[in-house]
Amino acid sequence: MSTRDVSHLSDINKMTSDNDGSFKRKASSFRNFIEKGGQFAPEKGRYHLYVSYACPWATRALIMRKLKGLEGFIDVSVVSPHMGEQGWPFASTDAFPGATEDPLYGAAHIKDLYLRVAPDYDGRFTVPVLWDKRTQTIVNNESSEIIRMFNSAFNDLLPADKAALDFYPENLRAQIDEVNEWVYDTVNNGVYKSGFARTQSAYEAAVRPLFVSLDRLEKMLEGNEYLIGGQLTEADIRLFVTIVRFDPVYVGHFKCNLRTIRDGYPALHRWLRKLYWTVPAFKETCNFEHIKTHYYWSHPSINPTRIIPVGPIPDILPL
Ligand SMILES: N[C@@H](CCC(=O)N[C@@H](CS)C(=O)NCC(=O)O)C(=O)O
Repeated sequence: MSTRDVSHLSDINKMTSDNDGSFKRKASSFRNFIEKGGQFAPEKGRYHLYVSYACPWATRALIMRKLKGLEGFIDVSVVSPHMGEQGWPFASTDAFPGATEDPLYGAAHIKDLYLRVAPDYDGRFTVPVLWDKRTQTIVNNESSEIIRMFNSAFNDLLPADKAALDFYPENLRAQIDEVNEWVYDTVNNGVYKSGFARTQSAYEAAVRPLFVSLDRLEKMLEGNEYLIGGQLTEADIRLFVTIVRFDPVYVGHFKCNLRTIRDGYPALHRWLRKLYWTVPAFKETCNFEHIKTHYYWSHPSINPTRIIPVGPIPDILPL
């Protein structure tokens, strides 16, 4: 086990911003793929997924895992939402309800897994982590790629009904890619750029485009059940994880408060509630206790008292 001091990487409150006060997200480091005939072949029980219920990126992977019926193929460990100086802790370190221990190595924190694989690692110790038990390494820590693998890599091993589900269908790929690009920049990452900004101008440069994009999404969903092609796609999954956190967290904690989803965006609000209340993969992977606790507790530079607001009540309105 490494004894290197990595607190500058594990403690989000030591994260530096750019000279202009803006937040720039680093690219993920582990980018291998599960594929037939490859180094990481699709196999039942071979891979393990480490997540936080609080994290929108990790929750994308949980949603796709459930939609594709991969629960019996890929086990999951859940960290405590208290992301502190050492980063994400397992239940053995912080027994928050719903958190679990690391069944593979009994790790105390997510960072221990990264340092086990790469003692000189100098990126952030993020979730999700897709782990290969066979070669004891990280396959991939980039959610957008993990969901692509879950969408298709295990199809030969799945029952026909699950194998047939395709959330990135060939005929819609160009449209999905196009929407993903601006939604990532201005919405998924836009809320973080707004919340982690260190200057008024960096904040406004993030929060205004965020709401321009929400307005655009609202138009796309007027009269439509889904964002693209009249069917549930990856684009909906990627957007959902941000929108479901919006009113409970981003409006207050990240100062994304030009409007709320529930009062300002009827079509987005309906789309959100429909997915949440009618598709079990969305509701069952959503834990508002972890979500609210994580953000309000883990960023004392933004919320020094660590007080977790009681509202909004309810976290999500009925359909
Ligand atoms: N691009 C990555 C981002 C993952 C990410 O930033 N996860 C956050 C939690 S929401 C994290 O683990 N942060 C820990 C840190 O930065 O120290 C992905 O989509 O998988």
